[in-house]
Amino acid sequence: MGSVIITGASSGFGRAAASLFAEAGHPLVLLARRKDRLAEVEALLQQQVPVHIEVLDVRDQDALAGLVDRLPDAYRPIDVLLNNAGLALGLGAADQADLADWDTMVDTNIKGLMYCTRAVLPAMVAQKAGHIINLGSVAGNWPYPGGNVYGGTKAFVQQFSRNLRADLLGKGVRVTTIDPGMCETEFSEVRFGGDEEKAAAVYSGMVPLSAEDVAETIYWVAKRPAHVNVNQLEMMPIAQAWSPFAVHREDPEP
Ligand code: NDP
Ligand code: 8X3
Repeated sequence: MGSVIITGASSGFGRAAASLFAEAGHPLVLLARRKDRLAEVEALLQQQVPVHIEVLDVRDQDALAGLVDRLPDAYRPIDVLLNNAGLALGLGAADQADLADWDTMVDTNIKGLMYCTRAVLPAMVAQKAGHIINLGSVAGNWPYPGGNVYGGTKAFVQQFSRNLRADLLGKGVRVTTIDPGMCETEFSEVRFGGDEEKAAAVYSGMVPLSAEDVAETIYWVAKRPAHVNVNQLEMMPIAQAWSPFAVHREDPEP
């Protein structure tokens, strides 16, 4: 069975997906910045399958460039690259947002995903098989106040995925974008700079998606027969839907 490379495997969807692919017997290559967290996942899953961890930042183009060459033979062929590492920072209006936060989201969600894809894709094309599964978001499909650059980065993920499909036609490599809505992971804690109370309030009084809900969807998409390409899959908790158009009204002149 081929390996599964997962970025952002130290938490949330990445960690939950690692468990499912391990249960199915796939060797795992797990990437994230937090060494202690990755080591914890490694200790848990290496009882089931070979696990190779890489403590790295997806913004580090040089570290990623050599990724496939560094992999021992047990991790070939590569069945799946799950481009999951990503984050939102802040929920402020565009005129007040922190430019450094915008840069970090662009560098991680767009450039990091590009670097990981470029590092792994030649091996998949050479194998004439493989699957790139990208984490988009409902924020890439629908606008909301404060979504500004985060939503923009996820719209990039969607269009990049479609363009990859165009480039990979006839080469045996599948590409999918998964676009979840509200899911309780460390996502909101990161978005609100570690403010646990603010993060918990996002999910109060409703049932959000769980990391396992999303991981099961990722797994299902990966396990379709090789001739089936799920292009895009959007999912939300039933308690989440859209608002009507917002209309700004002003008092008529007196
Ligand atoms: P978490 O915060 O729980 O997990 C994010 C993961 O990304 C962590 O493992 C983190 O690891 C990793 N990561 C972040 N930045 C980097 C970096 N520069 N280099 C390497 N790894 C990095 O969030 P989720 O599991 O919820 O999010 C996963 C993906 O899903 C993200 O792309 C997010 O935008 C997207 N998403 C989330 C939704 C939600 O509501 N939760 C909904 C829709 C999409 P570490 O900090 O150790 O580096
Ligand atoms: C995360 C979901 O709605 O907070 O991508 O943007 S949302």
